Amino acid sequence: MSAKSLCEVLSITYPIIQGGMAWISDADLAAAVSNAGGLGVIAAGNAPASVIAEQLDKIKNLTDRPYGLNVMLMSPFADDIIALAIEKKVPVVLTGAGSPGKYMSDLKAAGIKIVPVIPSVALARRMEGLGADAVVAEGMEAGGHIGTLTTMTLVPQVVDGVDIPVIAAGGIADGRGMAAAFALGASGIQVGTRFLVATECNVHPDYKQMILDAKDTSTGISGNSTGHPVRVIKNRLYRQLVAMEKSGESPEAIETFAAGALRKAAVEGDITYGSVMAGQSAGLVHKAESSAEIVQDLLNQFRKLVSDFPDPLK
Ligand code: TUI
Repeated sequence: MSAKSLCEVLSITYPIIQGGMAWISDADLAAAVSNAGGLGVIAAGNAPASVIAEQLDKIKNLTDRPYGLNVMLMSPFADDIIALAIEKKVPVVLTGAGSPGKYMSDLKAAGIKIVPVIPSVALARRMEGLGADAVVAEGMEAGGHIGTLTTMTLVPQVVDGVDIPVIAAGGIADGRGMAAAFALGASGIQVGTRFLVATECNVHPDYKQMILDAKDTSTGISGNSTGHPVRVIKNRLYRQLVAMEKSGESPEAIETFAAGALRKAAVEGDITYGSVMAGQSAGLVHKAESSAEIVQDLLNQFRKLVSDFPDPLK
């Protein structure tokens, strides 16, 4: 456990981080979450630095509060995006889909807070050793690119393994999940899927509707055979990918088939042949609200729950 609170470390009001979602979380969503007292996050995904530079310029006009930039490390532009984060003095850099080891000293020297998203204790400890300010421990309930452990088992093991604040992610969409995360020893939560339907989220309306229509079993994992498992809402693309994997198609053929599919769903609204990445908590997301309403609802439900907590042993 860490002595300094996550809110102190990141200079935010509430320990609620908006998950970085490639092709989706832009300056509008991130500013709305930061203005609500959480940490809004712009996702760089596979975009080139020029596109992200525009978003970073935009957010400075939308909020005075700290915000984050999520750097997807499998991106061919990751080096440029890190250089941009340093140039633009982004307050917090979060990383996903790889180890940010080679960037850590430059980011630290620039005074940027570094919060790697990690799927294992070993990686959390490595990140702590390299100077990470906090880690996001992301379980396989999350949407998009995932590891193998569940949030329930990953979070307490990471909490036991490091002395920096741990942010729980994967499967958290309401105050109950928030309370569970704190019970597991987390210092904060990261929420992605619920913010997909936020009024300030610019993802295609058909993508939002698919989240609102989702039930508990609506998501599945494709890409296990390529080494890049991804959780999505099951649709025709998902079934085609799973069939390709079953028939022993090469990882290259599968990755080529899936390339560009997230953009297709998120930007063009092709929810049949696009990749509708979402977490298992999609089944908990029932209504479109503003980011401020989502943050307040998480806090209200959390506070009520912990103050009236029944003794299950009575
Ligand atoms: O990064 C994510 N989730 C993502 S990234 C993304 S964009 C994308 N688009 C197309 C195909 C694939 C991805 C969509 N969702 N979450 C954080 C996360 N990081 N989950 C798992 C990891 C991770 C995995 C391996 C972090 C580090 C790691 O390190 C391996 C190593 O290098 O030791």
